[in-house]
Amino acid sequence: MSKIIPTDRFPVDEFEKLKDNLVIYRCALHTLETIIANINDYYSSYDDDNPIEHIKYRIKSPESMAAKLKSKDLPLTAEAAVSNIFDIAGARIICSYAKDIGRIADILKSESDIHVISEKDYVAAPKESGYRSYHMIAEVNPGTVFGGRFCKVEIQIRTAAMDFWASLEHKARYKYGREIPEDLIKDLRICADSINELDDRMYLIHELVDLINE
Ligand code: 0O2
Repeated sequence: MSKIIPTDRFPVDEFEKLKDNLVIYRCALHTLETIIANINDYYSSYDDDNPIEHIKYRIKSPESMAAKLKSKDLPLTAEAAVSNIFDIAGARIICSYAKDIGRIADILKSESDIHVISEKDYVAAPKESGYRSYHMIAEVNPGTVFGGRFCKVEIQIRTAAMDFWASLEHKARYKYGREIPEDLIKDLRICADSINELDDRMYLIHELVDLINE
């Protein structure tokens, strides 16, 4: 099957407006990067068990924004994008074990500069596809230059194994669009369950090793 080329595009004037609107999201991500870097530094200095493995930051591509607006039957305008897409700015925190996910979420919620608006726990309730991850939408301060306006960011927290699965499934979805073959969907679901089992077993080994060390 040939690769699906995204066909959804913003009209040129709306694309220019959107580019202007992205500044605040980039600045919000700088704020978030600093907060998370400080958390990472603190826990790697004072805690033997820093739950954070690594972090990725991204601004959603205009093609992906256009596709999301289209899937929600919304117009391809900058205004519709900023009002309806809450993951324009995103951070993904990768940890080793599933139990770290809740711990990281609690640490972020206790930060006075992060205001959590909503949460989705796809670890407790995985998606039909097999997708597991914890998501939070939060508001952060992009800087006083923006006149006290806060900006929404999405923070995803997942294990390295969940991340591996999600990247592969995302790639498959991009390649096949809505037409992912049923066999592949089933295979991916089986892999998601195996990965979950693997995460649990690795955690038990980690606990055992800790006990032996004590
Ligand atoms: P991309 O390319 O990562 O940006 P909502 O607006 O709340 O109705 P939304 O925003 O789709 O719906 O919320 P949700 O379900 O929390 O998904 C947000 C993001 O989570 C997605 O963004 C993906 O990054 C990831 N995600 C959610 N479900 C799946 C899944 O089944 N498989 C994979 N691989 N990732 C998933 P985008 O815009 O889809 O993509």
